[in-house]
Amino acid sequence: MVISTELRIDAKRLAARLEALGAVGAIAGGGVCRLALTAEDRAGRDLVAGWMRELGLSVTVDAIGNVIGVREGLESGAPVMAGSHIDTVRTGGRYDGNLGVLGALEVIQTLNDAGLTTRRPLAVAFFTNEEGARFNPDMMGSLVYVGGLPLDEALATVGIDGESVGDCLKKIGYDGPAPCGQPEVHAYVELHVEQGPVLDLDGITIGAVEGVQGISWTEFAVLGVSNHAGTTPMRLRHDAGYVACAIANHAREIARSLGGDQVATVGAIKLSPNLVNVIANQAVFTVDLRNTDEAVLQDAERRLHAFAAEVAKAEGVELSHRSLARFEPVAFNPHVVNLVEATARRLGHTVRRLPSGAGHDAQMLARICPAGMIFVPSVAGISHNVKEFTALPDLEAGANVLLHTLLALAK
Ligand code: HGY
Ligand code: MN
Ligand code: MN
Repeated sequence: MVISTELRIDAKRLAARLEALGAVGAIAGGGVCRLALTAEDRAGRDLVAGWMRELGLSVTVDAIGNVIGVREGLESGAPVMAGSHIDTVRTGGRYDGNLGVLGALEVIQTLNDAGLTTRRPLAVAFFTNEEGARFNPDMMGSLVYVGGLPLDEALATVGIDGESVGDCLKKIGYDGPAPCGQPEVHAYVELHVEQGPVLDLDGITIGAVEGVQGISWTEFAVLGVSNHAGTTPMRLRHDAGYVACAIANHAREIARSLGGDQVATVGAIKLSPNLVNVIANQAVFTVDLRNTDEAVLQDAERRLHAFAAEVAKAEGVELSHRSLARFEPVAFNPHVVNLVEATARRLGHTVRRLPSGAGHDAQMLARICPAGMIFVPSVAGISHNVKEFTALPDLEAGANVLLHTLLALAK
C-alpha cells in the first residue's frame, strides 16, 4: 500500500497533456488562442472532458458551460474541488488556466494509479470564460456558479464580435443540462502560474496566495465630430481620438501618482473612421484599474472619471461609459493559505505568501467555500503573451503541492 505522503505526480504525463492541449488553437511563437466559446475553445473542451471521462470522473456540463468531473470518495457529500479555466486571451500562453485543470487531472490519475480513494469526493472543474476578453466580465462561469451573476444575464451578454454567450454556447454544444452551482463545494484549490515577476525574481518555487486584488474594467465611448485633418483649425475641433488618448495618458498618470500596487491599462481602443486624414468622431476604449486596496481603487476610479469629464467638456465631445467588470479585493481562507504554505515546506520547496495581480475563478469560489491558490513562477513574469513559460520542475512542484493539499482537505 503506497503511503500517501510519499505520493508524487508524474511530471512527464502532466507535460504531455499541457503539450497536447497547447496544440489546440496553437499560434506562432508557442502560444495559444482559444477565446471563450469559439471553435478552438470547443476543441479544447472536448479534449479535456475526454480525459476526465478516461480517468473515470463522472462529468456534467452546466447551463453556462462549466464542466465538472467528480471522483467518488469513501463517503458521499460535497467534494473538494480543484480547477481553473482553459479559455485563453488572443495571445495566450500554454499555462494560464490550463495548468490548474491539467494539474488537477494529473492528481486524479496519480490517485487512480495508487488505488487510493479519499474520504471526501474530489472534483475537477473548468469554468466558462474566465478571461473575459471576448465576453465581459471575466470569471463569468464561476461567477454564475456561485450565484454572483444571474444565468440569463450571462447568456444574454453580447461579446466584442456581436454574438451572445447563449448563442455561442449552443453553437459549440456546451449549453449543458445541469443546473449551475452543482455540486456544492467543500473546499476549492487552484494551481496557477503567477503571471507576475515576484516568485521568479525571488527564486522561490511556490506561492501561497493570500488573495486577489480588486478589478475595475470600464469602457468609454467618445462622440465628437469628424472633420478634415488639414483644413480644420485646432480651436474648432471636437476630436474623439485626442480625448481617448488624453484619458489613456491620464490613467497612467493616476497609477504613477498613487504608486504602490496601483496599475492601469488601456488595452483595447477603436477609432472611427480610423483614417490618417480624418479627425475621429468616435472612440471606444477600455480602462483596466486594479489595486489590492479597495479604498485606493475607488480613489483611482474617481480621479479617472473626473478627468474624463473635464477633458471631454473642454473638447466639446459627448462622453459615456459603462462598467465591464468590478470585483473588490478577495482574501483567501487563512486555513487553506496556511495549508498550502505548510504543504510546500513539507515537500521541501521554497515558498512565500503573495497577493494575486490577476483575477481567478478561485476568487469567486471563495464566496461559497474555503478557497485558496498555489502559484508557480512565470519566467520574467510574462503572461497573456505567447512567451509565457514555467519550467517543468516548477510545474511538477506545483502539482505535487496541489496533490497533497487536496489529500489534506479530502481526508
Ligand atoms: O484579467 C485577469 O486578471 C484574468 O486573466 N482574467
Ligand atoms: Mn488564468
Ligand atoms: Mn488570463
